[in-house]
Amino acid sequence: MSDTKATVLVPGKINPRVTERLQGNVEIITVPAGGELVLPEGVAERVRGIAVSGVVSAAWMNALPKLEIIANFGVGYDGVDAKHAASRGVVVTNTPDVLNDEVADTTIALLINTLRRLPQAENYLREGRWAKEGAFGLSPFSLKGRTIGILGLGRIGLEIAKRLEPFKVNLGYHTRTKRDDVAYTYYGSLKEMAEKVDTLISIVPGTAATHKIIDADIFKALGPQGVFINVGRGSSVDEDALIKALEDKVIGAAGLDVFYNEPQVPDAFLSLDNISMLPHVASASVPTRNAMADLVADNLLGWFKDKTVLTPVPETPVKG
Ligand code: A2R
Repeated sequence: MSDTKATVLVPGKINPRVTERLQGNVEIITVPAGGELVLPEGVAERVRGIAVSGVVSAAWMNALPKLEIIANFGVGYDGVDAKHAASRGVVVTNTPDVLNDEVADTTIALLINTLRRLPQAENYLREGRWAKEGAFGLSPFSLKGRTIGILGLGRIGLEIAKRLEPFKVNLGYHTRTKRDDVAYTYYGSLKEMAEKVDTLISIVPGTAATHKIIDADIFKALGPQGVFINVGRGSSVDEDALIKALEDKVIGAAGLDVFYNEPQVPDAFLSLDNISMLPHVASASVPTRNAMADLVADNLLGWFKDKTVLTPVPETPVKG
């Protein structure tokens, strides 16, 4: 590392371990997230890196002439305009793999909560209704014997599939490219998969190609015994169609960790009983978030030391 410390911008909130790790090694400048980038005189010309959990627009990149690297906290980097970064020669990194197990574990929990209504059952107990009103109602659905289709069989999707194997369910998946290394049933289209399965788990990234691909048509194909679980991105779902499908019992139930306009959650979801919801916590344990924070810091520090990064995104490959 040269004597002059690199300047790193931190928009909004980020896991404190990121800044703890960077402290002393770089100059950290914090700014509010979103909107127009406003910096004190002379700072924009110094910024070489950004550590972000959220959005970095093309306009921000254009306002930072010396920007070299954007280290995104999270495997999904849909908040960062990676194509624009590539066009400016700016490297983007994310935090893959270190969260696979946590997200996959949470997915299984959300799936069972949704099918067996365990959060509602606990609330029933806590409200003192068990003693007063008798046993909690039977769950209409069970995991037993289900046929599950996973939309996205990448790093996390594969861990979800592996965890589902001992539950004795039937497993299939849809991706654009068939995998040669798994024996699960491959479906050539999402629609075909939705027709064949009774449980759909989405773990695809938020991209233009996945925007609202889970729509009224897909819910109709899933059917009244159908259960939809989303642990990928809210942008993949037409939420109005999902609300209607749940209200009209076009599908049986849904379990969501992610939403279209987080942290805003449509009121209609809150008043539905056949839905289980989490506030985007799939990777949110201290050990996993620490590992993600370390990866953000290591990518930045590696870059400033000798132009190496551990986990560049595909749009901005870095030659080793
Ligand atoms: O389509 P493929 O062969 O590129 O497979 C990828 C699949 N995928 C899609 N499948 C169907 N239609 C699409 N338009 C589409 N776009 C992508 O999603 C691959 O199987 C999977 C993504 O896997 P990875 O890149 O390994 O991502 P990872 O680490 O599993 O994370 C997935 C997402 C993140 O981007 C965050 O949004 C969330 O989970 O945490």
